[in-house]
Amino acid sequence: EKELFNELQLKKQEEIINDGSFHGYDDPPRTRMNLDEDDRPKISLWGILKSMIGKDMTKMTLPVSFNECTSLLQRVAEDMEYTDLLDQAALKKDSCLRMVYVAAFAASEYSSTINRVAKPFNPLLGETYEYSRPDKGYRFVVEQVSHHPPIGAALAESARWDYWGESAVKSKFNGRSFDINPLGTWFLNIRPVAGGQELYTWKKVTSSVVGIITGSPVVDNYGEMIIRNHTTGDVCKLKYKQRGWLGSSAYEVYGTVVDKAGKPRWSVGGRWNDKIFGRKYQTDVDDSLINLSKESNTAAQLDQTLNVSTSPTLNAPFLVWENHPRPPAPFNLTPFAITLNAIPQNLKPWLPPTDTRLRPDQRAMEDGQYDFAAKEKNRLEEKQRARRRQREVEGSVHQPRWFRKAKHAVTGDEYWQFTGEYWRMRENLGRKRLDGKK
Ligand code: CLR
Repeated sequence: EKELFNELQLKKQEEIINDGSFHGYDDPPRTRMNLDEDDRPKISLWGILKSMIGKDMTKMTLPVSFNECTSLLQRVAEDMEYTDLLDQAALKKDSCLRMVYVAAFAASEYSSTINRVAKPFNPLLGETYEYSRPDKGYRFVVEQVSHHPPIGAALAESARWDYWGESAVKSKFNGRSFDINPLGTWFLNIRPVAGGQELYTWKKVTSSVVGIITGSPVVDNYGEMIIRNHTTGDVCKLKYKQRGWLGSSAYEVYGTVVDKAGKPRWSVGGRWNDKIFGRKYQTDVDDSLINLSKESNTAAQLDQTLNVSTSPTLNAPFLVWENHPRPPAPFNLTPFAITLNAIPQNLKPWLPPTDTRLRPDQRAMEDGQYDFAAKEKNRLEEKQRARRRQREVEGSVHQPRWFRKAKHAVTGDEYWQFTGEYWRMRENLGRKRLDGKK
């Protein structure tokens, strides 16, 4: 069933392949970094943040040891870890069941925030990051289109779906917690195997670093997410519970998929750090689904609880998503995040000079050379400031290279429209470089 593609999907797949999007991605994704563990000096977050109450992240100068070796562009790429859910969604015949998988995908994006209390590098204006996965059939590109405020515009494409949006956030340290409010709308276009296309949108919930004063900072994600299927009228309201005292209700997420007629059809729930389940709708708040998802549940215990049935035609809950294992890693990166900054020999000729992988400061950070990382970071940011002053003198404004602002015809939302050029330009550049070498 998995290999079945309909005409629309095949057309998209051909476009992706013909653009050369997978060129350079011959090697399997990297599984480890040069460092086995990072030895960043442990400094108190409160000690440094207490003088920064009321500030947003862009106005904070923090020592580089508060950074992790990723950039915000790569953090957007981390949304790609569980795109299998979107492939699965496309295989379902019932649009409300597709929504269950889309909701799990939206929640899965938070799993990578566990143990990641560190600041990603702020991308330079015009910086890009691309990531293709021939084994999964998708390509992804993101560009820093604005510096003040920082905005990254992203687009991921595969045979069965496209996913795009912007990473703009408003952040503030209010004295107790450090809150990050995402602003942009995220769009998902699914091409179901059953035919046609459908458009989904949602906004991301609040991310927040809590426990700063007590010295045990953790990332919490909470709020209500409303996922709409604009094509069918189905809606899923997904509630991410705020972490309570001593971690009660931490990671909990639950929601209901309601069809166009207002009839609740599916429950979805669990923990965004662990597992998410679906079930035919029975009750309003499906606590039982949340309770199913406990880290103590082994796969065998789960099978028993689930009555071994994973068939959505019965009323038994079925496992929709499970977090990948998190072996110890430098900067607590996920195995997926570890793949992002790799720069294999085969890929080099295909990368534009703006790609994050070529940033010397981030490279130094990932290799544990923190002083050099700090020095290089400073140098690059100074150069960026000089470029901005130059633009001011000339009276020119920076124009994004691969995206332009547009208004969405269906939802009316503003978004960054891909100009369609990136992959073809990359192909030309790579061909030229390789021909030059011959
Ligand atoms: C969460 C998942 C979303 C995209 C997203 C956007 C901004 C990210 C956030 C994620 C995770 C937490 C984050 C935040 C920006 C800053 C913040 C990385 C990836 C960190 C934890 C703030 C550290 C603060 C310091 C003072 C150390 O889909």
